[in-house]
Amino acid sequence: MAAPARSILRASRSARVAFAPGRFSSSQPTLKERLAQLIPAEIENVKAIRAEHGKKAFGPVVVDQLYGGMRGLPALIWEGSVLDAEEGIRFRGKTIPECQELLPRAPGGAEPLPEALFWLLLTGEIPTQEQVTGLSKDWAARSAIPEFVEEILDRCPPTLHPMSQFSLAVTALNHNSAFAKAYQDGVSKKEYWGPTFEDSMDLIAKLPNIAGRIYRNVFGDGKLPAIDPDKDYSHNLATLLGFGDNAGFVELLRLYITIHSDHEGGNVSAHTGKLVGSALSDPFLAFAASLNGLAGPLHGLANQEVLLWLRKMQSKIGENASDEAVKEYVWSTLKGGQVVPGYGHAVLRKTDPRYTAQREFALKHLPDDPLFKLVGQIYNIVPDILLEAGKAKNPWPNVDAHSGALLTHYGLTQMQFYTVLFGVSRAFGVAAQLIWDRALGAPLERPKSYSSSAIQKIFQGRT
Ligand code: CMX
Repeated sequence: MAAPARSILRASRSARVAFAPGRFSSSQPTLKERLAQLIPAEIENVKAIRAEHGKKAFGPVVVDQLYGGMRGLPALIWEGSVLDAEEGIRFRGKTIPECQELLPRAPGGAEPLPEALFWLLLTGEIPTQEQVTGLSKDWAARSAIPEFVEEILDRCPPTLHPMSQFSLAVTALNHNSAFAKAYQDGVSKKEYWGPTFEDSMDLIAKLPNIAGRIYRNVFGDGKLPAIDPDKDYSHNLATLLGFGDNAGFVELLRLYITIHSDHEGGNVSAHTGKLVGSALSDPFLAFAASLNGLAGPLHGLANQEVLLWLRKMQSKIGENASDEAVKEYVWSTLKGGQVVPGYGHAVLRKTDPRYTAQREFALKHLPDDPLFKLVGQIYNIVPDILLEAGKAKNPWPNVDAHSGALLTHYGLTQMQFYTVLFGVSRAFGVAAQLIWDRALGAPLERPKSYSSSAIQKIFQGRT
């Protein structure tokens, strides 16, 4: 699609939301006020843990971990979420079904609101409905993106991958970074978390306008509706993508953002954000780096790859293929030296509960969808083949094996866009981590690298 006409762009600019962020809940603490209450105790807690355990060894490091992508190396602290190999993710100790049960929902909705998940990630507490509504309104108020960022996106060729456009736009948001300005103005280390919080809130708030603009520029007519200050974040994102009237899609987005938000600290996107943030790069720069990691096919791009792979399979063996034909196709993928996208995981050793949550959503809302049925058929076939092939440590599906089928069902068929939605969601976890890192004074990351000859020298003469 060609770049949209200037007149259309101007029309969308004039539809900007014209109100300012601030306090939207009357009697209860806002997220920032609650954090300000929690931070001093957490600083003392960390001091106490370091005083008591700081000099103790924490498991052996073996040479294979230096060569092997640091699998299992204990190296990071992050309270927001913890990943258990067997059980999967817990957000502040809560499983996905527990979050679905406990976190506030939209009126008439059944899925948790991502606003509530962000509150939980940051504070470990379940917010009230009023606090969640306050966050929705605050994000709506902060949602407009600068005109020059709109222009950057409008000038991108539609052939530039949506993830590259996303990363460009997020990097450019650093133009208005409160943290970068405060740092230049000589802010004290103790105050770092305040402007980091403001940038993080702005970052999350502006992502729907960026994602919507990319989607409309690349796949539509470039026209973008306005954010509605009375709607929740997912509803507004759905509207910007053109699916605001579809209640099923809006519910899906609420679940989607919640389960994709965070996956402990060591995955590529979360760790990259933390690493870059540790140089005191502001949240926009840090999260843009996260996005570049998420855009890799072994990480977030796998949701695009799954759909591509399914479509290729269908064009080769037909739409209602037998189990035998599917098995043959899976083997041909492996024999071609490729991975089966959506299967395997660096930490998990069981079916990803994020996959299960999406499967349950599909069983409830789209049980007869043909692509959902194919995803289910593959689930019954791939693990045995991966086990037989004998390489993958985890033969079970991950989050990316399912998400594309759900989006396709509701009409979001442009698979190149899928990782952008993963990126919008991942901002919640990365932002929460950056805020706490600045609050706790996390230092510059600087692990040690070794040369192979140094390794040989260290172990010379030892068996
Ligand atoms: N298909 C084929 N081979 C696979 C495989 C899969 N789905 N998963 C792992 N393997 C292979 C690895 O490529 C590796 O092969 P080599 O020894 O030839 O290098 C071997 O099995 C051992 O790998 P592993 O220890 O089980 O897995 P890793 O921790 O190295 O990698 C992951 C994890 C996710 C990159 C890998 O399972 C994979 O490539 N999966 C497909 C891509 C995918 O779905 N990624 C999304 C992950 C979730 C996310 O981040 O969004």
